Amino acid sequence: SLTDDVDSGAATMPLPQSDERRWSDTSAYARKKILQSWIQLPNGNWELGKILSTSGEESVISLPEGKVIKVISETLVPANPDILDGVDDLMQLSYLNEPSVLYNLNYRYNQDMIYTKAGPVLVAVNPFKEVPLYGNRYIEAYRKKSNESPHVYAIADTAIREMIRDEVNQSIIISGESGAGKTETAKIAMQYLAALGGGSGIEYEILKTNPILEAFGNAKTLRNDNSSRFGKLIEIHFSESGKISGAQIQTFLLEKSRVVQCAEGERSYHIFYQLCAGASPALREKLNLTSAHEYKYLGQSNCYSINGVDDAERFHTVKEALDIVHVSKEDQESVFAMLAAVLWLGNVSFTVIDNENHVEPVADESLSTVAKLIGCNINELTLTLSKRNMRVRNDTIVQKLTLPQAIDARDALAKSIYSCLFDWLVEQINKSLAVGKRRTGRSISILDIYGFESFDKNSFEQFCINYANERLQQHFNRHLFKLEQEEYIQDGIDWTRVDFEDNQNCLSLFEKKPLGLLSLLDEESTFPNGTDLTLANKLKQHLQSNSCFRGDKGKLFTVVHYAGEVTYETTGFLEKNRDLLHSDSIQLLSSCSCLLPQAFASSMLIQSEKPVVGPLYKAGGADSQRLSVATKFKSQLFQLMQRLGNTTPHFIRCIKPNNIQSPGVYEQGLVLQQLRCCGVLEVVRISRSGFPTRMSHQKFSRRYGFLLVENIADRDPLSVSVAILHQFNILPEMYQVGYTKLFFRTGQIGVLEDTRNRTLHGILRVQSSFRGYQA
Ligand code: AOV
Ligand code: MG
Repeated sequence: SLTDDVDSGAATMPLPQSDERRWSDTSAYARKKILQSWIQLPNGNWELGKILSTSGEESVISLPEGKVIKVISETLVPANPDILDGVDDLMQLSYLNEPSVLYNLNYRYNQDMIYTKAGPVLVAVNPFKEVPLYGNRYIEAYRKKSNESPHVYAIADTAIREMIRDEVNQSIIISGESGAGKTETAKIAMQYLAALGGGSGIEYEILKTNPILEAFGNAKTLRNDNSSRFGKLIEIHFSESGKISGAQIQTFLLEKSRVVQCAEGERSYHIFYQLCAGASPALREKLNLTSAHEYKYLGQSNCYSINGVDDAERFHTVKEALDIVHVSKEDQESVFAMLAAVLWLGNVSFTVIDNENHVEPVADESLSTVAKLIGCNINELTLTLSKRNMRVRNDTIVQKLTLPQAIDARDALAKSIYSCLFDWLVEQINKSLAVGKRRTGRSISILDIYGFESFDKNSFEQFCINYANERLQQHFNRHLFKLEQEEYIQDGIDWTRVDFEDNQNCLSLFEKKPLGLLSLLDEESTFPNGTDLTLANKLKQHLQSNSCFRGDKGKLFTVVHYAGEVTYETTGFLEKNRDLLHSDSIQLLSSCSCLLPQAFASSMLIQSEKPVVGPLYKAGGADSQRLSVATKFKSQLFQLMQRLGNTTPHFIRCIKPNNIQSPGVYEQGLVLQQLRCCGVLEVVRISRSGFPTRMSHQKFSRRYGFLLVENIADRDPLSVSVAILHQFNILPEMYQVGYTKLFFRTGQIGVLEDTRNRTLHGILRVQSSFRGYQA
């Protein structure tokens, strides 16, 4: 078939072009030849129509339901010949336009073929149901290369092979919107690596980190019932013989605020509900545990369960997984005690104690349970939640807290306990996975971060998440651009270097010093009098000149991200960025008799390992000198990019086909928007301005040589190819002749293919009518 003959092209960088024209392949030449075309309906969806006739400016089209309509010829977007339906690689499409790409993915999706290549990138469309594509039989097929259809397994297989062949570390970089399937895809890739590199048993441990980290770091959001609220890079180490020798997990910025508040219809971290539902009677008694409904932190969002998920059962899975990564029963119990402490802390209430509105925690069951669980004296806890020691020059003064201040102190303590616990768990897992001490230096890293998010209300969390995605997008762009350029140069093609426009502008908006979003945020965070409103005003004052920024009313501002515009509200930005923990709380966390002092110390250590690049904090009465959250995150991202920069990347782009998390629903508009912004259509689009179709001289001459009128016997493939091009009057700007291959602009092969088909049909018709005549 044609599709076997065409080399899949590589990708390039986005080109600045006008939006209207960038897709429609409406050259008169292309229009004259096409038989079917895409028609855009008023609802924006595309439908396939047959071109009945074209006269002057207008064409008559018949639509599938039998309707016949007249359209302006210029608006026709050529559709591909039927033989290209559902091709494995979008690059094989003769006409690379948006409706054709959408149709091709949909065609495959309807048959549970959720994976498709777009040149070097794997596109995965979330099936929202179990699809029969995984497990040992499939793993075996990909290992033996007896199955070559696009798959995460194929990507993982390539990564292993290239790691061994080139002795270069590899990375599998998974991106896509929230709910698109990144975390599932990461697990599928890990499954394959574990199967191929398994043997030592460590692979089993690696797989078991998933249920643990998901329990503690994932939660139900409005976008995804199992949304990752942290970023994760897992580096899997291999021995010289290709066996897994160990692994290391690095996590990024856990969304702490979820512990103390989350939006209506969302949940806090899974582990809380799992614990409440699954703890044994003995554990319940020990932790004074009640039902999830009794805890204020869990009650505020009015959502306790997830469809189809049994929290009690999951709790047992998590405990088993903790056993496997060598967290002792004793430590597990301490972990659960800390979780219960967080829940009880949320139930601590306050009462006014004087006529200046100062408060003190009510000495009830909640308070005493917290004290018991974290192993401190009730008085200490009461003091921590009602007073604050402030250092003013060389004196310490004690400030009593008002209700909002006390609530802040309580919530800050809860958030710290949880995030220390999370860091501590990751550390324990890493200790367990580090058995293969002998580092060979060979590794495959899998990156699964939180996807781009845009809600009705977007806060500091979305700000950080989307910034991370912006960074990753640039990594993607730059890599693919380089690949494409190399291919042209290798084949001796004169390719005038295309200036490309990437998302640098948006990244600069974030990173520029001193006038960028992050710097200004940090600066405002150090001002004791800074408020969310002064921050918003400052941003508007300094950033209006960047075209990716727009100041809106009040505390609102908008950033034009590669994936779309997002309007942020600065409420809570300063506090979340400072992430202050008062000296009293620090004192408490480092001195109580539970695992917290140990966890707290190591979590502090993790923080101080980072280079000090941001301002140090002394504001707001906190004694701890720490980096701001945004600055820490930024430096983590830089390190991540550096690390990924030293690897051969493999990209997987996950696509969410609907917003209702349902199988079988493919919304064209939603898919299109993701394809556009996650760069898949860019990859394809840019190729249009280059020469996306490639075919070797041999293949080309074999396929079309018979169409030549002249005698071609004894002629070499290259000169046959050139003769074909001449005979069919293919315009010189439509192709380039390389050393080994021909490079064509979009649509050109379609034209030749039509001629070939017509000729073949003609031959057949002549033959059959001849037979008819005989009969
Ligand atoms: P995400 O990681 O991209 O979102 P997930 O990997 O959590 O998204 O996928 C969301 C849901 O889609 C899963 O819980 C599954 O129900 C379903 N799903 C995804 N991929 C598959 C697959 N290959 N087969 C079957 N079901 C699948 V976020 O972490 O929110 O950005 O932050
Ligand atoms: Mg995820």
